[in-house]
Amino acid sequence: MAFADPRDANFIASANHPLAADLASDYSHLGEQLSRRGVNIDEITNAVAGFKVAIPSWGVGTGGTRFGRFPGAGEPRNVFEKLDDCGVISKLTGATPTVSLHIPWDRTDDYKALREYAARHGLGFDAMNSNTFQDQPGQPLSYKYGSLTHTDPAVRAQAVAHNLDCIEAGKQLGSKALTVWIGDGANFPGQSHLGRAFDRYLESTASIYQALPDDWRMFLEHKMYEPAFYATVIQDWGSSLLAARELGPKTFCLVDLGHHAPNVNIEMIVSRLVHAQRLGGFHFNDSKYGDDDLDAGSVAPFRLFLVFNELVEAELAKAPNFSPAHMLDQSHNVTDPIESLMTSAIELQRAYAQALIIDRKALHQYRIGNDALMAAQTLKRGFTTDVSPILAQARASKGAAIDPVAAYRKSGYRAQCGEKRPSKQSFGGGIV
Ligand code: RM4
Ligand code: MN
Ligand code: MN
Repeated sequence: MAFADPRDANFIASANHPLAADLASDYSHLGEQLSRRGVNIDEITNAVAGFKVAIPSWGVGTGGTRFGRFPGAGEPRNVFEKLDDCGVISKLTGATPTVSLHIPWDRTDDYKALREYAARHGLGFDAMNSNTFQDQPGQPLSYKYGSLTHTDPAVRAQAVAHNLDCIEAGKQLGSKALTVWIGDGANFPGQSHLGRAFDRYLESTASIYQALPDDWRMFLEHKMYEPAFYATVIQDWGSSLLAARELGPKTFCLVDLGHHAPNVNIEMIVSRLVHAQRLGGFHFNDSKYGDDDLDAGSVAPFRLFLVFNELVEAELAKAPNFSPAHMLDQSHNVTDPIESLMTSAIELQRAYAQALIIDRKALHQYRIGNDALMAAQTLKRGFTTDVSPILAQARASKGAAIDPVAAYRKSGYRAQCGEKRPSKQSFGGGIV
């Protein structure tokens, strides 16, 4: 099999060539349909082409659960190889120009070199993620009983210092945000004083906030459970918002779609956080039962659409302090992570396009007139429209692939990685 570099513009153009005529015809047909609804297809395509989502560095490795991990061929072995894979995703989709790092998983001695390496792939850096939910080799104090909320001030100080290190690394990389998610909590009723643990959280995060550069934002990520299975300190958006308000204007709430109880109305949370002017961003994924970290849009695409509906509402209303950071946060246990991440980025664009084509004037009138059925139909009409030609056209207009997965497979990139990156055997469990 002949190998090709999927990042190469000539390769992408040659993969696009046989698909271009069909796309032109599908796009013009959809354009006619939409114009009958008063929608200009090119405006939607331009908006989709401007949509961006960050790739988490940890997403390009095969994931796993605490029951095991089944490594794939040619997995990246260090942060530079992760950037190589992110470069492929970015070039083929045209939607993922930034990477989000997790420290210390992605620690390196030379962040300047890392930044230059990323720039060569056309990549920048999104939010920095601090990791105080596991111990690292050589770390003096353990996080077994918590980090930023630990009962021992020395452990809290260590966790704060780690977050300050992340900010320092991020400054060198050109990042502008720190995402703080902690696993702190309790496995038994009585194990922890629920109120005091929150107080300790506020005290620790205030020290981090003080070190935050003026043009940075701090994202507080809530999660209902896991690894603490009885109570988690920042378990919901209420705790997150309380903390964000107390800490100061640079603090925002981050919504990871997988971090809620099943059936929770996430779009409602989004709307409330927009109202509070504290919606910082998203970790996109999908779930069926809990923090399953399934591929975005794979289980509940309608829910994803409803979230984007709120985002489009906020965008059109020019909601103050509204500039959410988008990131994927998923675990790919049975697929090639590059294929899953490309597909997921496209699913976000799909939900965005579907939300953009909703007839909002009609929707408003049906709402005002209490015509529940027609309001629901008007909304759903966006969801049931196949916007695929818009997405493909947006990619083609940026020199990305009309069919990213097909182009990727054609390039033989994974097999090339399999040769270049001999696998490390690992039979242990892993969270990601
Ligand atoms: C957590 C949370 C964080 C992510 C870790 C790996 O559940 O989603 O955002 O950094 O997993
Ligand atoms: Mn997350
Ligand atoms: Mn998670």
